[in-house]
Amino acid sequence: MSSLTERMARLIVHGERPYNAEPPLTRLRARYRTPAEDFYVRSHGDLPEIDAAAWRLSVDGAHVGPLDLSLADLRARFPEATVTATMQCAGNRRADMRAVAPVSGDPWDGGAIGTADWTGVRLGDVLRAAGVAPGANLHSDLHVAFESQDVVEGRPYGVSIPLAKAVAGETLLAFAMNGASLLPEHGFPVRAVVPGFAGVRSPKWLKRITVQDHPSTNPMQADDYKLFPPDVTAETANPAKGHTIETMPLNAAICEPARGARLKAGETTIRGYAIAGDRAIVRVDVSGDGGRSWHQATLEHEAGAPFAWTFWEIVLDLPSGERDLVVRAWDSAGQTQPARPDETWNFKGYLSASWHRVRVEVA
Ligand SMILES: Nc1nc2c(c(=O)[nH]1)N[C@H]1C(S)=C(S)[C@@H](COP(=O)(O)O)O[C@H]1N2
Ligand SMILES: [Mo]
Repeated sequence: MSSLTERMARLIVHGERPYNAEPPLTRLRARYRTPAEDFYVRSHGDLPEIDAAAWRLSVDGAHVGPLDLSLADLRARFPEATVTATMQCAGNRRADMRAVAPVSGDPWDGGAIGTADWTGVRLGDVLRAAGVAPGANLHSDLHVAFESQDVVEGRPYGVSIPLAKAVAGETLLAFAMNGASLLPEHGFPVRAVVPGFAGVRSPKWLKRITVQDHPSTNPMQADDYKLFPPDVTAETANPAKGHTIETMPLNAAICEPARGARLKAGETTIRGYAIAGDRAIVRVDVSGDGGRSWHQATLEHEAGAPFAWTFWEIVLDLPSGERDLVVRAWDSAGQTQPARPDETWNFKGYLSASWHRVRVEVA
């Protein structure tokens, strides 16, 4: 395995402590499954160092017979499952929102996203082994809270998801990514993977799972990753009134050519990704003239991977001059993206999902 320093050198680093970094978009678009060392890293505290042999996961709470599992127990007691899924930060594409008005948080470009084969065990299987009855409580108000080994502002990282999502077949306790053990920065030895939900709900470096009748009271759940309207500010925000970000919205980005690229006039290949949380992408429109005319891109999506992104590609004939390339996607509910970032601007810069624009110079 390469060193963390070597892997850092491959990425665009927004911060070293906590460590936050994303890949350049052209490299992100190179492979449908993002290699682990090219996968964005979003961390809120220092990376914990965990000895896999000593690692334990505890499961407790309402309706639960407590479990205390080693990594070997987890592998031996539950069937292995692999899910191809995209992970995306709620702050992906925040840089575009920052162009409207200042927002807090790192200025992510479109690279706070990646897709992998996640291998582990189903969280639902573990919860059932702890006595959570199959099919029961799905519509009740139970929540599955997670606690991790990293520390954020003096407290362990903690979030929760509704029980119905926790027992859904796609939700995993993963120990491998693309067939290899998780890298330390991606949650070694075990992380949750909650496909379709914002990355914040997929805790890394897991320590404890609790079934309870209320969402996690950890500030990461109770205060952070909440969506507010444009008129709310950091001073006026009441976290209890914000929307808890779970399912991710429809989004799309141009990965190639890069912003500011100098191109020769004529046929140009434009490539990117699109994703719609838990829905399918049905169409991707691309414009070479700032959104006045649109052309339909060819879609590439892997069968049997409903939580994975769609790649798209199109060849446009670009005349010389300064050109604004634009993309917008459509999902299986017939919805499309907002045209401008000011329509959904919020002071935290979350869910930046308006038409992605890339200006290039064609000579
Ligand atoms: N324990 C822990 N889990 C965490 C985080 C964290 O800081 N600590 N960050 C979350 C956020 S906001 C995102 S977007 C994803 C990023 O996962 P990655 O770094 O493997 O890409 O992890 C989530 N899980
Ligand atoms: Mo995130």
